[in-house]
Amino acid sequence: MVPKIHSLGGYIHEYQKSVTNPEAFWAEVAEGFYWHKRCDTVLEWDFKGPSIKWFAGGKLNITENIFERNLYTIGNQPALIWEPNNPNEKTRLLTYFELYKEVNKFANTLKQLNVKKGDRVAIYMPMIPELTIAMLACARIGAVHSVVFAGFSANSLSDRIIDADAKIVLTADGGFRGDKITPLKNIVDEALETCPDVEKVIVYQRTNSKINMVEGRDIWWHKAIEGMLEECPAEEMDAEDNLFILYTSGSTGKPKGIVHTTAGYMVYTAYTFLNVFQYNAGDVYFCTADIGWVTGHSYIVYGPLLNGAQTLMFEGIPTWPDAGRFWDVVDKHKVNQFYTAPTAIRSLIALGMEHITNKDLSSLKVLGTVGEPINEEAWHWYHDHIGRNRCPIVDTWWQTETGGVMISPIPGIIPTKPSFATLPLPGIQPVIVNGDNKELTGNSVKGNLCIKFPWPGMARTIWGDHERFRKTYFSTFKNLYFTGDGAQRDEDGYYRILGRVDDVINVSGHRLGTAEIENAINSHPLVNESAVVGYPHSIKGQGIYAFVVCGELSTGGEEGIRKSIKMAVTNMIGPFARPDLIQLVPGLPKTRSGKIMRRILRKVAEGDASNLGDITTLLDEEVVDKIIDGALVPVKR
Ligand code: 7RM
Repeated sequence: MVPKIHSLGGYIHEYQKSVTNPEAFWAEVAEGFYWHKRCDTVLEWDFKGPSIKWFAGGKLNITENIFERNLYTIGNQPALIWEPNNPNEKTRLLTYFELYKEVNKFANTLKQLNVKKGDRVAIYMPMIPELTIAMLACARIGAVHSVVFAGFSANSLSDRIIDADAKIVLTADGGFRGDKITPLKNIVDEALETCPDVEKVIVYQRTNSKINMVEGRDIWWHKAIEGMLEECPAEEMDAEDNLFILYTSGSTGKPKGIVHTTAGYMVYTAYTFLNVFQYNAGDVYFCTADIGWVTGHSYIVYGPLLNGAQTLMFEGIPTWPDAGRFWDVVDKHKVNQFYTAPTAIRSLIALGMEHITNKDLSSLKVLGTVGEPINEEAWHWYHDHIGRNRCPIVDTWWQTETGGVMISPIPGIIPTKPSFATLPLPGIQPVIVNGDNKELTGNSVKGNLCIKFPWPGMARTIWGDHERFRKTYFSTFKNLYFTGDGAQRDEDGYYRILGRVDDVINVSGHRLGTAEIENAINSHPLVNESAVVGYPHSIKGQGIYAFVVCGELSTGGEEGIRKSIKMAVTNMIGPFARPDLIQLVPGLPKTRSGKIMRRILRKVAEGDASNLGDITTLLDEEVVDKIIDGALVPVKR
């Protein structure tokens, strides 16, 4: 199995080993898995190309490491515990053996539809067991899954289907979310108007919504799996064969298809899951993320299942039927490890203690957070009122690109400090670099967070655009992977993540590019140009502040145009990308060469324009005064 850290001494020992001899360290971790053939080399790397190969020459299938490797011992134990949106509906429970059979049945279904190794399968599904089944079925036959979060619009879905060149889409008639239904199939229909290469759509019946089935293209899931065998031989994969693509936002308008490969991702998610959550056999683990984001991929599906864990999948939202829903789920299923985002914690703080005081919560052992910096107040509330002062909090820093957790306390072993992700996991070598490409050594430093040595879970490329991969992550700082985050290392050597230093913002734990939102706003016929920045938001972490230059106003006036801009963003990206504040401005602050000076807008949005820095290159200073005069937040001059 996977080696587990049991003490502070053990952590120090493992960390040292992982730095002095990374290959020996990871070879030992990889020993615990089931390989058709062991690797020829543990690591081949070059950050210039870049080219990263872990366990090259190794042959395996990740689903055999979930199922066959464990079926003898835990076949009859729960693998997936599914809690529906509506608490009155029945929980579903799939043992490892049952999940295995479902995966095989669906793998055979995909095969029958002519899906082959290497083909991309787009998955646009709600949080139901069939989503996990679909992903694992792809992995079983070597198809590359590309899950698209079910909150994305038809337009975003279509972009992702086209970019990945998927010929098949898996979806459901609809998805329950609180008291609403997301019309997933209708959205797929709209998306496919611009995806002529999609041949088949498989539709799971979840909401019984009235939908339109396109003859020859659309197939009901339950019909498609009829008569399929419960056994499907696993495709033998190379260690570096692609496992999945997952799109994430960057600083340009076009989302990046982050590519993860088989063996490295498997070893890394399994190792980090076991250690970061200190999972013990029989524990129930609950991660509240959506599988449409990387947290769900690595820490609802792959990491837990590779460890034979019981992973709880929740279909609903934290605030329905009331704000006690998470805690009811924790009590109902006696959850031991609970993993969520700071934004969820802050929204629940705001909804009051009455949803917490009457809950038991005594099953909890470890609490986790991910996705954005956690402020001290939220950290203490989580620690005191959910953990009841008994549970360590793991503040886990990582990214879609890193595949798994990079910096995090090991609970019960590494002493925590509010708002600090603390120390790197074994195998991770973070460095802090200043603007002049100089590594800042020693403690008490602040700068750009980079990683100087490869780890198995790291992304290998951007789908179809390796040059963009190189430029984005490996060209800013020489011979280093650049995370895009700023960080501080304190006097104890602990890391605190300070947030993005690029044009990426983090809204309710959702990662968004400001350029993406600007493109959506600019698609509005009355908008001439726009600039979007993040601003501090008490619940979302960052809110979206849009400065918009319009031609003339339509009949609806300012309010009307604000509404229709929000609509445009919902249609182009999804409701989660809607601006919180839209200020109509006469112009944007630009340099003489025509570049928008976002720095100034960021300061206005942050409410402090007392020190705008160097504005000598500014074309028109008056426009800044006008923007401050009309600002939608109080601004200090
Ligand atoms: C897992 C995930 C990545 C970005 C990352 C950071 C921010 C994530 C933390 C955090 C402070 C944390 N993947 N981030 N975790 N910031 N503390 N513990 O979120 O690709 O969607 O986002 O999220 O800025 O670069 S992601």
